[in-house]
Parts: sequence; structure tokens; C-alpha cells
Amino acid sequence: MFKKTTVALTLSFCSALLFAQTTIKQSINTSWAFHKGDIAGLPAATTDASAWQKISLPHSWNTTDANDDEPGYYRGIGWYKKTIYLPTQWKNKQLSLFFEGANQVAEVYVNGKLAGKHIGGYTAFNIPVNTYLKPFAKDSLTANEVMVKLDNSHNEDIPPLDADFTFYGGIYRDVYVVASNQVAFDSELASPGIRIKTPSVSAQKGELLIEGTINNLSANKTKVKVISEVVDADGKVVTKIQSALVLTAGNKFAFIQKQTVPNPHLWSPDAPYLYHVVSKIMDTSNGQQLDETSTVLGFRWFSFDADKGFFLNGNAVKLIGTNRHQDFQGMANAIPDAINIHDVELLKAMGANFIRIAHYPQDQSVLEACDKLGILASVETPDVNRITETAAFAEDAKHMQLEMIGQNYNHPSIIIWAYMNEVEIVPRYKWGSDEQKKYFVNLVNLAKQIDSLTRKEDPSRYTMIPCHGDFDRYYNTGLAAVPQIVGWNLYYGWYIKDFAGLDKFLEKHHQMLPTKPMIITEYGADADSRLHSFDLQRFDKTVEYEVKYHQYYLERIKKLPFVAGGAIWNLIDFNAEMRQEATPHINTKGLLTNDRQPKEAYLFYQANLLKQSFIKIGTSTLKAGNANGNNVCPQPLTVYSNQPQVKLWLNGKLLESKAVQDGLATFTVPFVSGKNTLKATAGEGDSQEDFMTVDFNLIPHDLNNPQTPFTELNVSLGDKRQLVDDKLHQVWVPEQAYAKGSWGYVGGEVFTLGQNVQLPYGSNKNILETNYDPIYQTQRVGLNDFKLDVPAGKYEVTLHFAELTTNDNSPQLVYNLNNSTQKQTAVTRSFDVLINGQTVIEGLSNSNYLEPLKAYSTKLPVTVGAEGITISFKAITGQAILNAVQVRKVY
Ligand code: GCB
Ligand code: CA
Repeated sequence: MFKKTTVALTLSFCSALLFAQTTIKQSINTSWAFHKGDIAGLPAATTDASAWQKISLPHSWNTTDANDDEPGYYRGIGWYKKTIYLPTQWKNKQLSLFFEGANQVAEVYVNGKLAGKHIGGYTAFNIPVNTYLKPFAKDSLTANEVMVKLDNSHNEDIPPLDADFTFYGGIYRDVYVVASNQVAFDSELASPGIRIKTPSVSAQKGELLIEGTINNLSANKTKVKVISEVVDADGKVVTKIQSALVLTAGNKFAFIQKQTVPNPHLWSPDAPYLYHVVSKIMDTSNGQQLDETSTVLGFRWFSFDADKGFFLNGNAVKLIGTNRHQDFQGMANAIPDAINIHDVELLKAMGANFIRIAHYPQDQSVLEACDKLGILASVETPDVNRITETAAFAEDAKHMQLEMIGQNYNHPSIIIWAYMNEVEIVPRYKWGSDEQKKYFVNLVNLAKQIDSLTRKEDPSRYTMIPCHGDFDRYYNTGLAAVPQIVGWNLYYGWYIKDFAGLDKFLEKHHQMLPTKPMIITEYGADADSRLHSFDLQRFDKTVEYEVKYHQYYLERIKKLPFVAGGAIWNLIDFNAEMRQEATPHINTKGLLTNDRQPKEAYLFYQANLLKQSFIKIGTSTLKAGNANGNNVCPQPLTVYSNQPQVKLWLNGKLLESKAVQDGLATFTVPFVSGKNTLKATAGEGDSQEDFMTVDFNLIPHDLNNPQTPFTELNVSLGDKRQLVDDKLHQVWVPEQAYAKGSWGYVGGEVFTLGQNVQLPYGSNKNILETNYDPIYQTQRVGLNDFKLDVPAGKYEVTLHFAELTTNDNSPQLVYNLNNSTQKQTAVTRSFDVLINGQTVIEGLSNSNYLEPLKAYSTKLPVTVGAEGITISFKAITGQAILNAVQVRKVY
């Protein structure tokens, strides 16, 4: 909504009279100094920052510590310092510092004096600085010292208190110096000072209201004209509105301009037609322009219906899209606009029409991209999981809601203002106690206040509360009755076992809240982009299970008219520092990885949502498996398409033609060793095609056959999955029992943590000092041998171990709704490892290398004869274990 013009500094040296005056915004992202921690004494213009870290914005101080093996991440104070240089011509301007976002309490000092403070990490704020500036020099730029004290400590009075994402600290969005005239559009709440309203829109006419506030900070009464021009997408002025105002000194003045635009181009996801409104303040006495602002405008009308769902411009539209966190690998939340914009492009390229900007307002560039690309948006404030029953918390929550609305009001993409995510999931106080009952009353009361202020501020959008899947709780406390739309975050087939529970839940809402429109505001399943399986299991974190999960949900969302839409959790994998599992610190429910590589579920949605023809062969170009007697490995491979029929070709030969169902067709491909060239085709004369070359590590059927030489084998014990490691170009295959001529374990059993843990095998704890957690989290216990009938030669055998039993009884994640805390006790064990009868590791035990939850691996070069390789495990105390083994033939 802000026109992000950065007017070149040199312009301001020219005579003001010659140029149209507008508010100048100049970003000041470079040349900052940063100090992690508090500083001694008060900040002063002379505070020595020469030893501080040199950084530029956007910046977060949690880029590494939220991903390391040390639990927790820095939550505390950080200081920033920067010199800003102000030109003489700005002497009589209103100057301020505009922060797009800094998490979460910011104190801004100018030349050593506190100029302003802001609470809340996800909204913009504007700090007027004139009073604190040094006197302007006559003919040179004047240096002023800016310091920011920022604190991301937990604060019981500031939302969010608790959530499944990392509360990264830092000035993580752009910062600007803003220079405006004494008479200018008002910037209260860091908003643009103009609200564009379209109270009634039809194909025949769009009613337009421009409501604005002008500030006269000068000492003089000023007569002005406000001229607003509505400009269409071709740059043509469609209409012009003019109003006259008399501004007495030192006051604010509201104005309203009304106009009707006949036959407006409508805005929709398919045709996101944008107008913009240019508003100017002209001094009537001399014709000089005092300010100018440009605001986006889209004409559309919409409504939600509890039975029929969502309607846009009179047409039923199913809202289908994703949630989105601001997070990128190695950058934390300090992501440049280009990534914000590209994420919306990726969403559009998936065929989506909806985004839930959760759990907090995000950068303007996200919504600008939504406006342009036609993505309908819900934006929300971060009152996640619980509230604090203090006046201060309520004030902060309400203030954030006002900031969110004020700062984002004009985006035509926005249809919903939301607040309070899953706020009854971890209520305070003893379950069922009187205190807790009171807590729920206070909670509902706060919700009512936020809801009514939202409806008052903006009756044109809907309010929404996204709730977790405990219908009765939100129904009984009355919270579900408060907003205009209820959002449900539903994880049937993930945290809750059966998929069919979804159908029952949706029907229940429809029956019990028959007048409340509903959106599935979250649904998703974790997938580590490296993990694959042909034997899918809930919680296995494979990309295939993720596809299966989404197949179920998408079908229901499309089918049930009363479900207005669904938002996948999440567009991307994102950091949630306290998570462990296959990829510690990362919630992997993304359709894209944290560095935006598509998983198969993304292709699944493309195939189901895109209108233009689409055909794509899976995502993995590296695979492995055992050869059968014909020296091939038949393995499933999925092609994603929106065409009715697809053909798959292997190395130039047609394999099969298959009907596409739910956007996919799964073939069985007889992979050969090495390169396999795949081609998928569809349409008239095979006009659409996609290619992929798969590099297949074919493990010989007979390891000893010189015709099919053995090269390498990587096995994850106690595991049913494959781990494909593109970086090292290696595939780990699941364990198998030994059979003559081949490879595998002899004896033992799969490690499990008992029935309460998520996956029926392995551990879900972070394994320290490795990124290959899934390999170490799974294990075979009590095995006798691991054998390979390989030919004579020199080999490198690498054994991987991690003790998976611990005394750590820390609670499970709150989202693991049906999992109680797992009682565990560490076992003691000690064992020798022998290769072909020779002891290569002696007395491996918990008192030496085998530390709980820590990766231990050792590489053992061996020369073997005709006997092949037998790795034997001899228990001394307890049972021997093996988590993974790699065997590579050297020669
Ligand atoms: C939820 C939360 C979201 C979590 C998600 C999950 O219900 O709203 O913040 O990240 O579940 O993945 O568990
Ligand atoms: Ca393993």
C-alpha cells in the first residue's frame, strides 16, 4: 500500500518549489553495528560501537543458535547502532524512523535520547525524531546517531507467549528514514494515512470511498486541496476527486472522498486487476504540492455462507492454499523482499488462490504480491496457544490488531482478519478447576473485545479464530461463537490416527454451528524431503506419506460445499527450535523445503489445481534398491498430471499408459543400474512431456557375481525407509534379513520406544552431532551379525551407533495430542564388534563412545578373502546394537 519509492537523495537538494513534494522514504539498511547482549551504562551518541559486529538489515541474531544441538536459542537484549546523515533541506521536515518489523520490544534512541518504544515483533512502527536531532549544518549532511535496544525475551504481557515456531530476535525487516512536510498524510499506527473502501461493488459500478487524515504540524493555518486520481492498470486516469480543507495549526483533519467508477474491472485470482489511487495535498495559496501518496485499489465483493462456502464477485470459489511462515534456511526471519515475493509466486504456481498469513502479520511485500498475483489472504495477530489475564496483555493484543488493520487495510487481497490461534490448546490452571473456568471466561471476553474492535475498524472483512481440533472445548467455552468464521486446524491422519475422523469433525461443525462459515485453517503432515518409503506409515516423515495425507484432505475440501476452503500447513518447512524428530528444529510440514525445493506434495497440488496442462515426474533423481534375478529393480514412480492419461517411457521404450486419478498415476519402473532416462507424456500426440534422469544404485542380486560388480551399500538398521542424500549422492536403504549370496542382518529386533511414541519404530529425539538423525534414530537391537557375500578385495566398513535409550522424560510436544509422556530408562550395554572373526571394536559401551543420543561412527578398512564380510556383535552386558552400516569396495 505504501508506494515504496526511494527518491534519490540528490532530488532534495533542488529547489522545493520546482518539484512536486512527496514524503521521502529512504531505506537505511546498510552499515549497522550489532552487539548481542546489553551494554553498560546508558546509550549515548558517543557509545563506542567500533568493536561491534558489522551487519546490514534485515538481520536476526538467531540464524545459527536455533539450529544447533544446544537446546534453546538466545532470547534477550541486542543493541544496534547506526549513523544517519540528514541533508540541510530536511531541516523543516517532519522526520521519523520507520521500522517494518523488529522482534519484539524496541527502544529507539537518537543521539543518546529515547525517542520512542514499540511493543510487538510483527507490526511496523514509526518513531518521530525531530526533537532529538542535532542542529542541521548549513551546507553539509548532519550526522545523527541512532541506537536501538531490542529485546526478544519471553514477556508474559506480549503475544505470542508460546507457539510452534521460533521467536527470532532482530531488526528483521527494512528500516527507513521518512521525511515529510509539516502538512502531510498522517502516519498514525505506521499506516499510510489513507483508507480505500469499496462499500458496494458490482460489475456495473464500484463505489469508492477514500478516507484519509492529514496532519498539520506547522504553526500556520493552511488551506489545502486534496486531489485524488483513480488510475487504471494502463495508467489512464479514470476519475478525479477534489476536496478543500482548512487546516488549523497543530491539528489533524479527516476527509472523505466519494466516487463511483462505472463498469470497473473486477479483481479476482484469475484476473487480479489493480487500479491505484494517487492522492495529493496542494497548498491553495501558492499551488505548491505538500504531499502525495499512492495506494492500491481493487474492486471485488465477497461473502461467506455457512452452507455454500465462499463467493467472490458472485461466483462460488473454493479457497485452496497454504499457510506461510517468514523463514528461510540460514536467514532465520531476516528475509529480503525478493523471497517474500517469490513465496507468493510459488503459491500461485501451485495453482492456489488463498494464503493464511500465520501466525502473525508479515512484510508488506507479501501482501503486495498477493494483490498482484490474485491470492486471497487472511492475516492474523499472534495470540497463539494461550493468553495472560492482564490488562497489559489485552492492550497489546488489541493494539496489534489495530496496527495490523491500519497497516494493511488497502490490500484488495485481504478478506479476513484473524486472531488467537489454538488459544485453548494449553489453557492455564488445573484442568476443570474454577480458576480455569474463569480463565476461559476472560479469554472469551478478550476475544469479544478484539472481534468487535475489528468489525468496527473494518466491517468489510470477516473475523476468524483458528482453533485446534477439539470441537467441544471451543463450543462449550463459547469461543467458537465469537468470530464470523471459525477456522479449524485438523490433523486427522497425523496427530490423530484415522483419516475418517476428518469427515465426522466437519459434519459436526456443520450440525452444531449451522450458521458459522468454516475454513480448514491448517492441515498437514511432516515430510523430511530425504525420506522415502513404499510401506507408508503415519509419522514416517516420508514425502510419499505427505502426498497420501493431502490426497485425502483435498478430496474432502473440494467435495463439501460448506467447507469454504483449506489452508495447508505449511507452504514451507520452518524453524520450531524445540522440535526434535527426523529434522531437529524444523517443522517439515512444508510443501517446499526451508530453501524452497518442492516436495512431491507440491507437485500433487499443481496437478490438482492448475488450469493449464501439467505433467511432472516426481522429484527424486537418485534412487537405490536390490536387483532381482533379471538384474533390474522394479520400483514405484509417480507422475503428477492434470491430464486424463499419461504414458511413461524408460530409456526410449514405452513402459505403460495409465489413467490419472487425483492428479497422479503410479507406475512400476524396472530400474537398471546407473542412468535411467524417463519421459512422461500426455495429451494429443504426446504434446506434453517431462523428462528426468534417475541415477540408480542397483545393489547386485548376487553380490559375488563379477558381471554385476558390487560398489557400495548404505543401510539404515531398524528402519523401513530410504534416505536419499543428494548432497553426498548416496542412498541409504532399509534393513533386510540376510540371505545367501546377498546382504543383511542376522538376528535381533527393531528398536522401538513402546506404543506411545509416534512412529512404531525408532526414536524421535534429536541425535547430537549429526544431520542424519533418521539413520541414527533407528536401530537393530540384539543382532548377532551383519553379513555381505561380497567378493574378495579391500573394503571400507563404517559402523554407526547411537544409544537411543535415555532417562530423559521431558514432555512431548503439545501438538502430539494423543501422546502422553513417554517413561524411559537408559539401559547399560557393552559389546565387542568383530569383522571376520577379528575384534575391531572392544567393549563399546555407555561409558566410552556410546553416549545417549549422540552419533558415534567409526570407519574400518578391511581386506577380505572369499569368505565375504561378517560383522559380528558380541554382547558383554545388555544387548549389542547397530544403527547403520556402510560398506564400500575400495578395490
Ligand atoms: C498447529 C499449530 C501450528 C503448528 C502445527 C504443527 O496446530 O497451529 O503452529 O506448527 O500445528 O505442525 O503441529
Ligand atoms: Ca538406522
